[in-house]
Amino acid sequence: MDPFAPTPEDRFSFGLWTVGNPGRDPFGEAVRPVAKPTHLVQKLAECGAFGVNLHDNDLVPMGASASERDLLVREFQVALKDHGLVVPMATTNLFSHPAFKDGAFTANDPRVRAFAVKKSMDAIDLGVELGAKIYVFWGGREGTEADACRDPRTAVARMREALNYLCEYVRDQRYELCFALEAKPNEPRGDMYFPTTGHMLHLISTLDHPEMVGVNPEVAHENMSGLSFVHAVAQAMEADKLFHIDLNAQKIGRYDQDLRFGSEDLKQAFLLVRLLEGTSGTPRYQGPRHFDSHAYRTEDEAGVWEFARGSMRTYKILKARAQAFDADKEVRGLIAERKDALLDPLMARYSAANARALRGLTHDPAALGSAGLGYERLDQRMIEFLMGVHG
Ligand code: GCO
Ligand code: MN
Ligand code: MN
Repeated sequence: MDPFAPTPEDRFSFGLWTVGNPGRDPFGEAVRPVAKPTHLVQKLAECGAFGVNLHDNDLVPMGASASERDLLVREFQVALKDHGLVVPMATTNLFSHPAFKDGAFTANDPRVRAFAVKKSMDAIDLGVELGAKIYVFWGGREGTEADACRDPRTAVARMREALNYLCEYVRDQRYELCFALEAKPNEPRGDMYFPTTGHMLHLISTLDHPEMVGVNPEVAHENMSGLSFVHAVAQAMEADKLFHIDLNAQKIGRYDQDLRFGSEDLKQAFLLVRLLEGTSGTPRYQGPRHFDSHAYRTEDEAGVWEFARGSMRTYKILKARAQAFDADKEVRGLIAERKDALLDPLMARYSAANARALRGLTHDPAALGSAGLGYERLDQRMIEFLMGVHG
């Protein structure tokens, strides 16, 4: 049996917009035909994915009548059932239509904001009907080029207002649904509001129902900001806010590439999988492993399924490598936490007595400064595990 073959327990998911991406870019037309959602469901199941995610308009085109909508939803539900796939996450397209050219929830025109909230309520209903438990908000047009058009504080307040509104909607409907906010620093706007996962985490703490809302960090987006994706994800996990994740790959300093997971920066991909899987003994991420990426524009349909299988395979290989790394005796020795019976209790919590005792100790900064920490050895060993030399 292939140890890297995906299983439902791996919880791998793809978006209709990812494996259905026809390869259009700002400089060129589509290179692949637009596939039917039911066909994508069948092919994803064949590849071993467990879930498929969607924007409202990936399934139901804007302007469809109620009966057209119901027919499309029914067909899709039949395909899900026939092929054993679930819909873990759903989202709203609040960026493609020209109406959203100035943003959706943060747009200056109240009619646009009202339309965006109504579209989101409809899309939430659709997601819930399909079984989604997670609802992603990616504000693709929430940003500016002509920054004088509004005070950025107004944008923050409008975003908060819209999220509070939609949280109340979900509560009112008694839906079992949580929200996950996705940050991106730029593209398609010159500058987007809430450019990083850290910005989103703070916004969440100001909402009326922060317990319903978490984050959906994306590899490419944090890399575009030049930041450590692993640190962003770890901070979200530490705050119990990692509700969803967008896996892909990205070269730093480029446009949003949405490349196949693991195809760039393998070291970061390794550390990410290690973190998500908790191979060093930390709590494991329980949500879906979603690939928000697409095949190269050079590919035909066969290349798309190569891309999908490759994404999952790389994840599982990295997981096996991380398990071997963390089981290694030498590695465990190098990263073992130092315990100190005197200092640990003194430092655990401030009290006047603890502070006095701390001040009374003799410190030796010169010795602390001169001792090597062995991190060269540790990192090299990690790279060798990553390259398959050990374990
Ligand atoms: C991007 C974004 C999108 C969103 C998706 C879900 O790459 O520009 O990540 O793919 O994740 O629209 O809202
Ligand atoms: Mn994304
Ligand atoms: Mn992206």
